[in-house]
Amino acid sequence: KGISEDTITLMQIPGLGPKTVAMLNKELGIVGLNDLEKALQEGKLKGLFGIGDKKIENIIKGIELFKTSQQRISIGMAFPVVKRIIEVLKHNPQIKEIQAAGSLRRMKETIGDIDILASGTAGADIVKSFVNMRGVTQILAAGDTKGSVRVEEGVQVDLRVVHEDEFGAALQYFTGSKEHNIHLREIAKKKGLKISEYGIFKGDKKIGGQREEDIYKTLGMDWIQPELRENRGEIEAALEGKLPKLIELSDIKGDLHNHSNWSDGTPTFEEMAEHAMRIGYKYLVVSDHSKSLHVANGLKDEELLEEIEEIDKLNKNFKGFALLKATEVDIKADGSLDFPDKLLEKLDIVVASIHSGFKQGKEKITERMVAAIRNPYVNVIAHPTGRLISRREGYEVNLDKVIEVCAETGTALEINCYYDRLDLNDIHCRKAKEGGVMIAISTDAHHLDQMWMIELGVGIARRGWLEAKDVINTFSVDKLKAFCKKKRK
Ligand code: DGT
Ligand code: CA
Ligand code: CA
Ligand code: ZN
Repeated sequence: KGISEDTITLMQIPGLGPKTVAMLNKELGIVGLNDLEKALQEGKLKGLFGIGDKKIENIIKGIELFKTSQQRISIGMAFPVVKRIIEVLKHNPQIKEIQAAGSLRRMKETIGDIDILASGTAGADIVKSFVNMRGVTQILAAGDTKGSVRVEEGVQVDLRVVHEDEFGAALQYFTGSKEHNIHLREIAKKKGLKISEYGIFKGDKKIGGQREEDIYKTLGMDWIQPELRENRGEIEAALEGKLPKLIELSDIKGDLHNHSNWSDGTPTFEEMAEHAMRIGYKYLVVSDHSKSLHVANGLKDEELLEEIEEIDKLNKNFKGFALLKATEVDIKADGSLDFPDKLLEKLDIVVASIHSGFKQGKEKITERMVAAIRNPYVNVIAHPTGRLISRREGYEVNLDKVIEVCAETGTALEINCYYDRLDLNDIHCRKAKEGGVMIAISTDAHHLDQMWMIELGVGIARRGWLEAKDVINTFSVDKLKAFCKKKRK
């Protein structure tokens, strides 16, 4: 009988060797991490076979370290890692095809580990070049078909190498999600078929597996975009030919929430415009903070007026591009806005958000937000739940109510693309769409090198089943302005 998963977990804790783990099991019946933490709390370890305060302290530290290393990271941190690795491995002539799989391909907001799939025949060589790559800090496994490493960003990366004619089946299998795959296998079974990481089979005969499409097609359904593969109705939709036509990065015509060096960002208006034009945008929203947000160098009323003048001047020089006059206006503790209506009236688009009073409680926060949504000048509510992936759960807010009032008033909700926010998340996003609310996908960039994160937001939108028509920054500049004006009438 092999060692249990729980025991393996215990042995991964720094400071706990196999001997200690065996002893703890024998003396205290400890099999897993939960048992160990309980025993520590109850002070049961002290005195056991020479375990003293120092050793106990080390074990506690080890548990903390272990938990941190097990933590999921934001997709925004994993994304550049995978791009870098694939960029390097692509130049290896032994590799035919290479692609990210797992939760990263599904654009899940957090990533447990990164899975990469490659095809080729020289498995051991490919794995060797992978584990010897720059940025690898620890080699966890290096076999003929599988390599596993930890990289300097702290995340684990698994590479699997398969044969060319199995690539599609393996990609399908390792993309997951597990729940999606389980459901798919049930359908295969009912049709007398079998799917595995090696292919799709009828009895012993392989009938497909080189392309991922083979699997879905043979099962009688449309190919399913990876972002939808969470077993949330996508399989049924694919069987009926009713999958959404998901929004794509290329549908985005501009970014609706950005900060300049007038508040707490670094770029000038000119730099923002130049960058936006370079990446093909038709417009860019300059939404600096408002006066109450002192930590972010919020603009005073007269500074916003100056900003407006400055942007009007600059816009005269652009062709086929415009900076849009805007603000990220604070929703104050009492639900009023940080700028008066007669100032907001001068803007093309108004983004409003909560940055204070997080502990007010659900009812009060919801009231504040609803009051802001009812203001005829507010077009977008930014980062609606306030959560931060790495360190904060967000304030409590009645999102159903928020969605209802947004739909009623023609106010959009934001998917904030900043890697630590990703707020709204995929589930909220889908709910908002079903509630008839338009979505804005915005980076909240404070530096030009954060504007790429729009890709993350588009991923969240796709996971939320959004199409281009559900997102206001797929609109032309005129249509967008009309959307904003309509609410004022
Ligand atoms: P993660 O790493 O926690 O962010 O999530 P995933 O989805 O990347 O999960 P991971 O890395 O454990 O496995 C990658 C994919 O491989 C997973 O989405 C589906 C497939 N897979 C792995 N183990 C199993 C399994 O035991 N059963 C099934 N059906 N699929 C599996
Ligand atoms: Ca994974
Ligand atoms: Ca994995
Ligand atoms: Zn902002």
